[in-house]
Amino acid sequence: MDQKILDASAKHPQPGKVFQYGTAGFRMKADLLDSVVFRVGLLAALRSRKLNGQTIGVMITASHNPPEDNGVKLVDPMGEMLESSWEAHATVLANAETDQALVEAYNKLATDLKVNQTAPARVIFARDTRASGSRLAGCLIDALEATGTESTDYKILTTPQLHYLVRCVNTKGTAHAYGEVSEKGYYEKMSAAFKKALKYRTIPDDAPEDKGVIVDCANGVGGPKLRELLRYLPSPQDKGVKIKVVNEDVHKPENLNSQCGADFVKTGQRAPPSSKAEPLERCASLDGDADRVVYYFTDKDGKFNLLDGDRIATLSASFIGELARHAGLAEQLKVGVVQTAYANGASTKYITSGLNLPVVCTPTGVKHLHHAALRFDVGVYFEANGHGTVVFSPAALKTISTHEPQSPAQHEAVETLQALTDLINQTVGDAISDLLLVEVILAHKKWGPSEWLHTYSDLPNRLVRVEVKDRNIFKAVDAERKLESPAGIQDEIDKLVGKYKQGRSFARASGTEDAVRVYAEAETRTEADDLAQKVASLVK
Ligand code: NG1
Ligand code: ZN
Repeated sequence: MDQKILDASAKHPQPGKVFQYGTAGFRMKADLLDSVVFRVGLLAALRSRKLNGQTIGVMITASHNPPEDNGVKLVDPMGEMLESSWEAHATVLANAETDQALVEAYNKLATDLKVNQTAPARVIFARDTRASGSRLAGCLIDALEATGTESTDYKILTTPQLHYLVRCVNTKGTAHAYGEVSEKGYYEKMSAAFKKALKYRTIPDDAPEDKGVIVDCANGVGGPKLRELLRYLPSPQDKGVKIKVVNEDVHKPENLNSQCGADFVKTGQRAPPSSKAEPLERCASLDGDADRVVYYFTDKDGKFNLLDGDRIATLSASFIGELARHAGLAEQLKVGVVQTAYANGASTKYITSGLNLPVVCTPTGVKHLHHAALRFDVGVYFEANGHGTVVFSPAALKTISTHEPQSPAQHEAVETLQALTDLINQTVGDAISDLLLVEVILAHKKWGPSEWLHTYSDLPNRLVRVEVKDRNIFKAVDAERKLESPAGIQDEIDKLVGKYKQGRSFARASGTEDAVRVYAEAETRTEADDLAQKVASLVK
């Protein structure tokens, strides 16, 4: 195998750069990534062999980044993100300076990790719509061939679709089979669950016609995939929901994430300039690989209102909590919410005081949220930027699937809960699945976006990106809400925060960019801006 790896590696030389497997895998300008993707292929083979031939996923995407970027990340057998301890191994392989050094690093890892090199290795992979994707898939294939790995190329998929497929392959034929191992299987599972989840919603005779939801797909992979799903979903006449797809042009790669998409909307707090939505019309934006979604609308006075990840979390937690009560399962299905420090303080207060549910705060990065959510019977987790999902524990799934309802009302609630466990992608945040979840809940509650918005009022907030000489000196603790170093800086931040009504602020080094992020919120917009600027000056 050594010679095969050497020969294949010679086609993809290391460009003399230092790479790091971060929160979102490797991500940068696509023309620097050939050797990185090749080496990730080697690691995928090792990981699969280490896990006795369980299938590992490789996704080639740079999500909401500009079109000229790309990235690559690994998916573990249950559809979860790569186990953290292996991130460092990915970094080691990516940074080996020569082909020979790479083979040595590869063999050292195999020995240190006690990988049986004769075990089978299996990998499935996919990519988003970026122009560089097919070339990078070629680099990956070279690694899979050199290591004798069985593989399937699923071509273009959303990130969550690949996570779904990885879980399906590895659970096929078991009691926990997750679904059919195909893209079609994903649409069929999703549409059947959507139909079932909407079965008991009622539409009053005098209700005005619902205009449905306009979905901005960031000109990325979500466009064609959502369109495909629409072929499986019930029509609006048949108790379905009207879904209008916009920004779905994947043929001009330069349009990807440009002036549209979830990141544009969340960061700029405004609708895509191309939006033709009318006041009070529901709008949603996906990101470039369709794992994030945010909602928004303009009100009658033309004011823009964002319904971000915090809102999706509160909406889902309240609905699932109600269903559990109606099903007579309130005791067995304890719902909890996981957030990061970026969640608006008003949402946290609403969850604890309004919904009476527990909240846990974790560091940024969905793998942290996901793991914390697994500790609840039903764990709802979302980052404010719209990335998240709901996970049901094995015991909760069993309770929901075996509960004997004691009344017709209990029966309806249990059936709806069962549908949600299939509708919600259990592996990872999935924009398409989350979109359908929100649509189901709004339909049941008979809410428009403005009723949803009025559950609580967000505190005005500001996020500032600060360029610093060395972001590594900023060490955060307490789920990134406090700085332990540089010494003394936290006291200064606390002093500033104390001067503002409902003030809260923190600074932390970004895990994906060379910068420090400062977040601040306070009772008024002016105070939030002011606090953010002052904390930013402290950090500079
Ligand atoms: P960093 O750069 O570490 O703040 C950003 C987002 C995260 C997460 C990751 C991964 C903010 C404030 N941070 O992390 O939520 O999505 O990227 O993509 O939005
Ligand atoms: Zn994404």
